[in-house]
Amino acid sequence: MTRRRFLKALGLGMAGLSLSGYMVYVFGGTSVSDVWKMAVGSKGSDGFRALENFRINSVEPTPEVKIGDYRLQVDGLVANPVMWAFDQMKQALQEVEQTSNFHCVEGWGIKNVRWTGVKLRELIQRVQPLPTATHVTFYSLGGVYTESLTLAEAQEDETLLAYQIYGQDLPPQQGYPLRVIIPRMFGYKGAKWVYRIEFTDRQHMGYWEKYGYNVDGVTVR
Ligand SMILES: Nc1nc2c(c(=O)[nH]1)N[C@H]1C(S)=C(S)[C@@H](COP(=O)(O)O)O[C@H]1N2
Ligand SMILES: [Mo]
Repeated sequence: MTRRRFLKALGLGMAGLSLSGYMVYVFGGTSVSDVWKMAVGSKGSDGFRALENFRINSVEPTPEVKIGDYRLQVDGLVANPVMWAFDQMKQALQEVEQTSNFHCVEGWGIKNVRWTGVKLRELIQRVQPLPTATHVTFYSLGGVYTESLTLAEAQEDETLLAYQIYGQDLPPQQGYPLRVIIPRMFGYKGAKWVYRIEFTDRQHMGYWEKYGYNVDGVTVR
């Protein structure tokens, strides 16, 4: 199923549900977990499928990354821009672990994914955004995928730059060496293969948002 068709099907599903009392979701905005339950509600009491593996979702070929050549560039409206080698990034920021659920808007998800990485919030403290900075944009090595967050979203406790999954380096197709994780939002908000984080004074529309996904990463229309 293509994404468009899926979203259409999801829309029809919600219209159907509205007949049985779910009107509020159809018209009042739909949360991630609501959509999730509607999409796979028949699969389990909590709405999650017992999937063992991620479905790899990439609009671009997997970039080949030599870790020695990798740089993380943080720039734009900041007082202290940085350009870090991978190890410098790890030395500069405190390593954290997080276990969280992952969900794609297409209707699949994985429970209790264990990520290791650093908090984006700590990086933000390091680079010191200028008063004019309101958003951050993430750029992917593949060259086509971008995503963005408000500064507030970027500073939430659970927003990570992750480099390990289940204690192992990210597999190449899952964003090696660095990806963004925002557990409360749909997967599309988290760019894989991130190499640049730019601070801006407006929100840039991400890859899927140009096709109609909501920029808040939580509601669907
Ligand atoms: N660079 C890049 N990042 C991306 C994507 C992509 O196509 N390219 N897909 C997004 C979507 S829609 C999802 S659901 C997740 C999928 O992550 P996975 O491939 O590890 O399952 O990555 C997100 N980040
Ligand atoms: Mo997705």
